[in-house]
Amino acid sequence: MLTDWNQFRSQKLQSYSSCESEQTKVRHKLKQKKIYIHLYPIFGGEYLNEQVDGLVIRALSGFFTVRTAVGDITSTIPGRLKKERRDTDIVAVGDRVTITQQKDGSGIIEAVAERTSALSRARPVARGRSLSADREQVLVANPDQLVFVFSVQNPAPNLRKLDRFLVVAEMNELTAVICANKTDLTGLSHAQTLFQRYADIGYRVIYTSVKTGEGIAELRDCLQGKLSVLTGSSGVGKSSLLNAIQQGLGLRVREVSEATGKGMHTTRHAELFALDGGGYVADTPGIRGLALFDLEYTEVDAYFREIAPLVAQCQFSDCTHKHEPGCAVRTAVLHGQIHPDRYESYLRLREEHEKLDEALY
Ligand SMILES: Nc1nc2c(ncn2[C@@H]2O[C@H](COP(=O)(O)OP(=O)(O)O)[C@@H](O)[C@H]2O)c(=O)[nH]1
Ligand SMILES: [Mg+2]
Ligand SMILES: [Zn+2]
Repeated sequence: MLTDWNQFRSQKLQSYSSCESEQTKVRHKLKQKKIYIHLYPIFGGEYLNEQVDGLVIRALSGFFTVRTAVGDITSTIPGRLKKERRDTDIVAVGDRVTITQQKDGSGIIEAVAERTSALSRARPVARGRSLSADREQVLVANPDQLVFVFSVQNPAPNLRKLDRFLVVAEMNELTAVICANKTDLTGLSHAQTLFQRYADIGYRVIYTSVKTGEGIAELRDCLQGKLSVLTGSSGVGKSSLLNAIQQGLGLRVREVSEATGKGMHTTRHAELFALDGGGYVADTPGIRGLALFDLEYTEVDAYFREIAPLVAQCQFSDCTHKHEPGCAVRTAVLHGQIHPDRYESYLRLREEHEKLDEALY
């Protein structure tokens, strides 16, 4: 089923380019067309003419902290570039950039390397009476994976939320890892009754307990050398896990989204925290608020990886998988090949977005 999925996804994504949905067209256009700025012309004598490469580890109100071999350099984007129309954020945390150092120690970002991946969303813009999206907002550039942390108990895991997170990962074509923490509270076998279903459809599930140390080495291994976006509700144990992996790390990662409450629209602040053995953990607001604005209800099935490969076998090409005869998805649910809760998540997400659509037009 899994190899089918990859093949299916690339076909389905190709087919999007010819579909009706404006938002999806925009999203895929943005994904294909990688426009990045190269070499801003250098003026006058303000510069040391010293170019350095680095990684953007912090973004706050137009100031970017760039980690380079010669230290962290606070940098800005040339004003002229900022005013230019563009369809994606020019710079985001995770971007690899080239800067020119100035005499005052600050830097000017001159070039941004092409992104290999991005955690992004189409930014909604009001257009007439409806919403549209014409610009990509990048939360993290070049992430290797998204790590979704849940606790098996206290608080009880909200698997609907996990299913939404997984849709976000699939939409962004990013690897998702699930961390099921606090296994000491229920024992491993109970934890597996909740999360094995995700392993069955090919997601990596890491069972951890900060109390017993179970899985900590595996989680550390999983993060090593990669840029990971770690997210999960308050109280699931994110800070504790990070501290277990590396002393003090959990304290440094401040969980911006929690700290600012519902303020994901008020601050555009994101930060990367370095791991001792290489790699970074990203702290970014917004993944929770990703709200799936740019999810078309007719495409929800494409982002459930165990549902997607079956869609082509449905009798009707526009099958909603709710009630149609000859529906391969419902058959698979009946035969226990698709977990009923996942199917329920699919139905809810689809319904929700159908309503959203009606409300907009
Ligand atoms: N029993 C148990 N408690 C844990 C575990 N991990 C974290 N906790 C507790 O859960 C609470 C919330 O942890 P915290 O790391 O602050 O969660 P965060 O809000 O996701 O950063 C704290 O009281 C931790 O001591 C675990 O593996 N087992
Ligand atoms: Mg915390
Ligand atoms: Zn169907």
